[in-house]
Amino acid sequence: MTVYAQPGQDGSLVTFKSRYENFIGGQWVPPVKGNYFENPSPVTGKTFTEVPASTAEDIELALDAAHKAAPAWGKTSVAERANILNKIADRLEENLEMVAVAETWDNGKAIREPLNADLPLAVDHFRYFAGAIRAQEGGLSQIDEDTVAYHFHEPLGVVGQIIPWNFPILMGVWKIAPALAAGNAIVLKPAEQTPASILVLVELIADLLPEGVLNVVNGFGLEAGKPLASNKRISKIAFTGETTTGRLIMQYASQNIIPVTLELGGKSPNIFFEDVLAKDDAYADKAQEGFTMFALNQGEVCTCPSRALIQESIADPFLEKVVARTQKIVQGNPLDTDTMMGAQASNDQFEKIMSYLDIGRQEGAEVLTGGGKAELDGDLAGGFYVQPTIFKGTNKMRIFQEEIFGPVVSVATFSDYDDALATANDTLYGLGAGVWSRDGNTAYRAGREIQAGRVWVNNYHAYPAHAAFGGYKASGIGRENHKMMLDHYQQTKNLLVSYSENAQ
Ligand code: TXE
Repeated sequence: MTVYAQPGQDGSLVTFKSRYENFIGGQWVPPVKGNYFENPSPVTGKTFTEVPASTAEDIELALDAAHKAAPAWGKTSVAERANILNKIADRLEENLEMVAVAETWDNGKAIREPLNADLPLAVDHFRYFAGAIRAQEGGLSQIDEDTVAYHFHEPLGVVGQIIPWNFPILMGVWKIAPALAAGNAIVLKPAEQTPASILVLVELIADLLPEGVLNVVNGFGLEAGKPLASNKRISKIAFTGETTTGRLIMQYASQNIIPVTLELGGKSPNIFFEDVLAKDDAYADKAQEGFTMFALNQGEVCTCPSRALIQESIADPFLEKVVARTQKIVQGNPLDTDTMMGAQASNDQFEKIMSYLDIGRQEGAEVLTGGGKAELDGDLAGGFYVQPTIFKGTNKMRIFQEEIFGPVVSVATFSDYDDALATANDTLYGLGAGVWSRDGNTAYRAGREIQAGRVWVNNYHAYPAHAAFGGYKASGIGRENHKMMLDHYQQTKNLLVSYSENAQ
């Protein structure tokens, strides 16, 4: 067990500045209008830094810097770009514990997650795209004996990126690594709830990148996000956040006819067929663990398995086991490596989850465990902690249809395969899903028939860089991860060349 010291206390690995500026053109630049907002840590509820409340003027400065840097950056050799990405990965890996403390303090998550998942995945992401860009090849079509069509990959130029607060660093890196690999310059706006840890990362890697290639402007959605997403000087906008905001982002982009990638909400079904309990073995144990993953990252995951569908014949024994397992989830100081669930990322999110706990009860759902605020002692008392909660109800209830984005799972039962699939697909969303069965044919068929971009079969919540991730239906457009992601950050140049001196 390790308990990391809180930032601001003796022995802390990270020292936050009391005030941050925007990172523009390789410099720390105060906001043009001079306004800042306070950023509290969800661990204690107390403010630990302030960051710029940027406006359109700051976005323009960042776009100036990005446009200045983009032509040269786009012309660097892929080997050079790959080397820089690998150096960033090494730097992050060498400072992983420090950045993990920063991420936990800014977001509230239990530190074992950034230590073991978020940050190792971020490191690997840079390395993966360093390799992917070097392995990428163009194309050549032989039109006739003397005519050739060459296909080149070219960067888009300057891209805008808007990220959420649930995985501030990993969601940032999912966007930054492929965009840089493909030769683009970036203006990135972090979420207002978690503006600081990404700046700690930027401080760490700033000297590795040419000035202006990566620019970070903090601020709120309408004041800073909209001027970025609707700007004529970006060639693409990438967004992760709420589905309603995603609709706005598409509208802005449509005015400028630029491509959009959207990673939006989810209400992912996690289906347990009756054979999971056929034996009391390691597989049954793994499946139960798969159920409890609704509490991972405090449920603030777009692919949170927030609807568990359990075959009727095993519902009682399965629920008995997973309720007991859920009650063993250790909540406490997020900086303690034994803690399994930390704080929700903001007071707003905490209040939203609380309101859904009320809605679930009012709808007549049964609370099998949890159902309220988690009361913690000492300076954690002011933080935003929720008990992991299991509701039992039916798929038409709001708690089955609306994204709660907290440690809350809504359980329904099903009679047979068709019932399971109909219930699983009865949702607006289509981001993630889980299927648990010892029978390969059932698992494969269900995996293919669920309308979701990522279906985990006999596992859940794994995010390797080389597996495509993204949504069907209202969960988004485009993919993240995997080398196909490069297509979202490049355009194709076709050069149609005649090598003949004869008349056409
Ligand atoms: O999202 P928003 P919020 C879901 C989750 C959560 C809910 C609300 O259910 O409870 O959304 O979260 C920026 N133009 N997800 O309010 O508003 C904003 O500043 C340009 C799921 O935080 O979508 C932030 O940087 N930008 C999700 C980012 O968009 C705008 C992760 C996300 O904020 C903008 C987060 C505008 N008009 C929330 N308005 C997932 N899929 O993982 C806001 N922003």
